[in-house]
Amino acid sequence: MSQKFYLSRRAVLARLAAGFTSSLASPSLLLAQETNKSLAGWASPEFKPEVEIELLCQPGEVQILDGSPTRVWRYKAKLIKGPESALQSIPNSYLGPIMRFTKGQRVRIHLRNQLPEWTITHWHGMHVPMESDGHPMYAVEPGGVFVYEFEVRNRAGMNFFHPHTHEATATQVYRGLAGLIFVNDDEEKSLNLPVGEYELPLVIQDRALDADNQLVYGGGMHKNMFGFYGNRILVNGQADYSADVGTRPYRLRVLNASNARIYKLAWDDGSPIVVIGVDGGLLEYPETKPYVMLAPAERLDIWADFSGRSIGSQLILQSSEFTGVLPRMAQRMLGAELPVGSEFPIMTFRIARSESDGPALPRRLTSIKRITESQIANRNDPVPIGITEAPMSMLINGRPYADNDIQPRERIPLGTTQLIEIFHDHASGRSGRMGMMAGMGMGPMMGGMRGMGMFSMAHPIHLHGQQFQIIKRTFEADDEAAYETMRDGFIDAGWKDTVLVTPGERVLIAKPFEDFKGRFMYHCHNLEHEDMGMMRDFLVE
Ligand SMILES: [Cu+2]
Repeated sequence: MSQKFYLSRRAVLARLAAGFTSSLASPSLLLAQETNKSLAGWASPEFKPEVEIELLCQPGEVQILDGSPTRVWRYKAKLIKGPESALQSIPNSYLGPIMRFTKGQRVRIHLRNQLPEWTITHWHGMHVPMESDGHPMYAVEPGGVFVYEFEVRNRAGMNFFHPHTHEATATQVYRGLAGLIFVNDDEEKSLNLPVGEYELPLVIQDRALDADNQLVYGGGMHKNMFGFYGNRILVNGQADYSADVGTRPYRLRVLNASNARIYKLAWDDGSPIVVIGVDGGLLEYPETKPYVMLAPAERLDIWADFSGRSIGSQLILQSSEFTGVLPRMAQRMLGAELPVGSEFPIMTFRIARSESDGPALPRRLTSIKRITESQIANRNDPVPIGITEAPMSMLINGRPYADNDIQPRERIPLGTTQLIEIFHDHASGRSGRMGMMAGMGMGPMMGGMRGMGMFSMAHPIHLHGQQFQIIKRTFEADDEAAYETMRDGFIDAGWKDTVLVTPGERVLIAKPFEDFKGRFMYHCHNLEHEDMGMMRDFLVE
């Protein structure tokens, strides 16, 4: 399916604008050319940005392993306006710059596509207007420009940006296109949490590199059914990652930016993990866990206190053993290198020096108003997100992604809070053997097959726009023993934008749809699934 399928009038105009302006050298000239504020992709003369950034998507090379440099695609940024602290690059990494915004700031970003294919960037976790959300209908051609404008409405938290190009999100992210966005606010500042060198961003990804150090992707439909899995773990774009730390508390800001891999984070010495925040920022109270599950696109804010450890010792952040996120037969198909759910190190902390001036862990971090039943518009009739798995197709409510294919249950009145139920929809598989069996009235048998763990798998479901609260997670019937290897690792408090739904689970969430009308996507953040069509639009109206 070609990108042109998604051309809306607005996008055509946005691209005409891009084609026209991309020959201009200076962004200020670009601004001077703008006349129509209502068009997405144009800078609006009334919008007065406090931070203005030029963000380039371009091919490049980085040294990941000894020997040949690795060819990647990467974001590079230039600050046009705003404080120097708004942009910070990660040295020796293909990852994009870290953007640091303050709540309430007005931000304009000029995305310049210097790739050989179409692209568009999404600000994952940020609550922005549709025209600035990076919907695939706004993808720009090579040489094109797209201008985003938004006010930072999020509370303090760590979000990230990555391509959201129709059917090319997985490959573009895999080649290296991703970066972090920090939002800070006064409430967070008043807590005196570790900052500067004591606050470590950690972006976890898996990759496969060939003998010449070049990225390898794919391996056929069978592999992509379950997502792409690499055999090497990178942190911040680097192999065998380590950090020298002092004997005091640190704040680890962790993002799983892998295409498909799910991690079970734990300390190798069995110490509990102390979590102070998730996708949408700080939790009300710290949570102490034996381990934490981290699915693609999820974030964790971890309090890591190295006080009392001896100089010269080390602590490894690892992924521990678990089962139950993939069908049993899948593991054989995926091969033996770094199997999903096996134990492996992610990175090493070396205790390098004595430091005793660290802050104490606050007992209470923030206050979070729980969404109550009376605030929910549809409390007895949740909006369904049915995960539809069938051989060679990954769908939602039995439908693949299609432009302007809004179904009645996907129309959401602006200003409401909706109850949404995410579940494994075993009846809607429409293609292949499973679908045929459903058509022949053999649904119960399919249920049985799934019950044996033959087909069902875990999906990290992400909803664009405002973040949500998890109301209830129930495990119905599947592989109980497998579930036990994960069950203590879910954090359902706080504000979330991505939730892992494992086989046999049903998750109820409450999500506000405020401020902006338009189309906002919801999809699986296993990027191969997203590109296969496990994505839909809500129309907020
Ligand atoms: Cu999925």
